[in-house]
Amino acid sequence: NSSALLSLSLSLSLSLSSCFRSTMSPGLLKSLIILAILAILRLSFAFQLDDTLTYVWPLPSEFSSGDHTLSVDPALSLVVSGDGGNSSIIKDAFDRYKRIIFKHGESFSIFQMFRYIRPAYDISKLKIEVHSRSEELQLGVDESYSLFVDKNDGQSIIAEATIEANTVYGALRGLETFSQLCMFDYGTKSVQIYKAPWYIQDKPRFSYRGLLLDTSRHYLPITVIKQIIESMSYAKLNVLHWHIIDEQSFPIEIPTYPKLWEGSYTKWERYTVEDAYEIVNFAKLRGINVMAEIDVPGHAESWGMGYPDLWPSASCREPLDVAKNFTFDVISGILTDMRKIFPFELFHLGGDEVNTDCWNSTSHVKQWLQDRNLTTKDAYQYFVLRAQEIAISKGWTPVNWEETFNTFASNLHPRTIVHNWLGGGVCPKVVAKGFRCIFSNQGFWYLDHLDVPWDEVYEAEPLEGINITSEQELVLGGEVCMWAEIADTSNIQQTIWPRAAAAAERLWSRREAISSGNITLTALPRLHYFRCLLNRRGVQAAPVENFYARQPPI
Ligand code: CP6
Repeated sequence: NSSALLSLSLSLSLSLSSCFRSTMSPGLLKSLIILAILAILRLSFAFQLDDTLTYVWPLPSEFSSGDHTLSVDPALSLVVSGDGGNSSIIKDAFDRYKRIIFKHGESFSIFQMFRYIRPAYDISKLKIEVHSRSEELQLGVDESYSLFVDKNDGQSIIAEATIEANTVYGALRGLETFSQLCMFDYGTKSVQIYKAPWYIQDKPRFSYRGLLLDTSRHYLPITVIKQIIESMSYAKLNVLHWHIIDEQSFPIEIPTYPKLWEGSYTKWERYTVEDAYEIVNFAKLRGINVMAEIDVPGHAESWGMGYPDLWPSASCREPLDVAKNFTFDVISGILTDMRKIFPFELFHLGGDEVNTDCWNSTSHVKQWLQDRNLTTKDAYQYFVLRAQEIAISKGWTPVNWEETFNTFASNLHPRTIVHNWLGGGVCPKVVAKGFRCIFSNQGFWYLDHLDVPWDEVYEAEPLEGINITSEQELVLGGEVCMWAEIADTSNIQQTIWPRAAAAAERLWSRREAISSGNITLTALPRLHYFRCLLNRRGVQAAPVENFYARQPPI
């Protein structure tokens, strides 16, 4: 292709030179030819991707590709069909992706001359067919899609791009994949799809693919949360686990208990109810559920800034007072208010790192324990189970950190989803007891552990040690956790990315497809490319690793 262009441009230069022979100085002529050759060289060196790899991240579950190149029309139009095709979610997403794909716009290039001697563009329409009208977004929503670029009608190849999905959310995943196939070519200054025809049939391996954001240790502005949600959609992550509140600050408005957000750092570092709605809606338009968390009874000191009665005493501020009904009234009030904001069926009730020592040294709590003949461990269980009942009564499925399972598994509500975080690998035990599990092993998937390299994130396997199919099905997926003690607006994106992407492929792609072979050859160049893609889209993703240490510059 490029040699054809080379000869074309040489003959062009030659014919130019014969036209202008009489009037042009030989120096100008020479520089014209050199310029043309330089432009050609730039064209042939612009594309240095490994042809044997597929630069879609995460890797689709089934795909095939060919060997021809198609150009994509900057005036690409959307053609929808099916019961769900008219959804504004599709139209909004198409507009977003069009801006991403054609970010560079149409700038002048000498290659635009070639427009006149070849068909303008190969792909001018993107057809999206969505079968279902329902826009219900819950755990297990159908995110499958197929994406065909080129259609073989038996005789000839027809340039065409089609996405077909059962739900709008499947179509969103298909749009993301389509946008990753579209590559800006700096030589021709146009958008190309290489290795067509593409036949992609894709679906996620796990239904729960999460990222935890902690807005208690450092406040995150709404604009930043939205940027993070947007970046999640690029890696096909689908749950934002919003760890809103912790011991350090209570940044959200709770209308039923309006003094709770007095526990925020400042009155500017707060989320109103409207802010929270906005975040949930922004996420929904990208096929992402928001799972809110209130972490009780530990990690809740900030609750007492507005309502000191929630503290057992001034010197015992954590865990929350188990002996007062007021504590559970407040939990109930928070959950009533939050039920209106967060439609996702999962709600996280925390339950981790509960040190009950000071319950025993607070006289009224000690009395309460004695009256009921309870140990502090019993009281911890009592607290967690009572919070679970409140959540369940409001129609939620409770999620709890694994200590609840480790301490009193047999008494947890059977619908409980256990959230792993400790290093011991609790999910095999959780599913053996019939509970569902989310994998977040801190040794691999805690993003605040800056020393964990991308390949250890990539190779962490949620089904490790689980061999029975019925038990494997109880692992809903996993989540990378961005605890924010040492992260805020200034560094959060580069702490999340690119390692969150390594987990995202683990959670989306087929296990066999990403577990065999040498990941330095099969995954690393692709992750490097995806990291650059994030950068081009405005996400401050960090370098994957010291890339040049492995592969010197060409
Ligand atoms: N905050 C809350 C945290 C952590 C947890 N819960 C945490 C613990 C250990 C590490 C990182 C984070 N900061 N509420 C544990 C689930 Cl290493």
